[in-house]
Amino acid sequence: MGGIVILTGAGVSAESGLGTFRDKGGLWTRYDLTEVATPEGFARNPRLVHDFYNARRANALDSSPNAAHQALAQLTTRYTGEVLLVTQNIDDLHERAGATGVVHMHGEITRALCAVCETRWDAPRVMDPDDACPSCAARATRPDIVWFGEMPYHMDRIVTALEAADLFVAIGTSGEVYPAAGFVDIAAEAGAETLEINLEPTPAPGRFDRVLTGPAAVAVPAWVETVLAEA
Ligand code: BJW
Repeated sequence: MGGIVILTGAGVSAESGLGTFRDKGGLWTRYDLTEVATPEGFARNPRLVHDFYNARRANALDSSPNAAHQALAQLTTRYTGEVLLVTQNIDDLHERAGATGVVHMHGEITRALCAVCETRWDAPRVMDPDDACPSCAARATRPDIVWFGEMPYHMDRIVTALEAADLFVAIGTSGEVYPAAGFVDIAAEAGAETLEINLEPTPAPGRFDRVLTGPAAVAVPAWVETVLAEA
């Protein structure tokens, strides 16, 4: 039984009511990402950044997993081979659907990070620039999110899994943000089959061996059913 590495993006949470970034009306068409998703933007205006993530934390906490999260959770618990579920999403909908071992490469909106001593703790629903770190008391607390120019988390573990995978599946991601956008190439180079599941094929023809199109909440449960039936 071979190993599967799954990479999810904002499209997997779209049907739970959480906005994507680059689609029409997406977050980056309404907010300047250099102001809200870079360490430099946070240094310039921490209140603006906290307001942005406080609103997104409230949306995430008030939303519920959809059928795609539930199907992927079934895969992580019932597939007899190795499954590594890597998400770029900062929401906790995979976990709330029951998935195990989820790797959050861009951080988690439910966690807080001290920019001075790097202590992490559960974020309150509303964070404030004046909050003190529970460990060193510095007033430099930020959401535990990976912004542009920062190194995504767990890269060694992800690359090791990609190099050993038999199948790599990218779900609901535009493939525009690196290093995640390069995972398909690492997996293919190491001999894995590659599959994209998206509302529409991403504009990189031929990067994936197979493409399944449709809303994640429909396409993902159908694909998981076939994988579990074959296992
Ligand atoms: C559906 C659907 C439905 C819709 N069903 N599907 C030039 C070349 C290469 C790299 C770079 C470069 N210049 C800069 C870089 C590096 C940079 C980068 O990649 N920039 C590009 C934009 C060019 N990357 C970084 O900085 C990363 N760090 C890094 O590289 O470190 C190395 C390093 C560091 C320091 C020194 C030296 C080296 C960090 C990237 C951090 C990304 N952070 C964000 C925001 C924080 C999290 C948050 O606020 O939520 O993460 S950006 C944003 O994009 C977010 C997402 O995780 C990420 C990916 O977006 P995603 O998930 O793909 O969403 P969309 O909206 O793009 O796509 C949605 C898809 O779903 C679409 O395809 C739809 O069709 C589909 N869909 N509904 C199924 N119902």
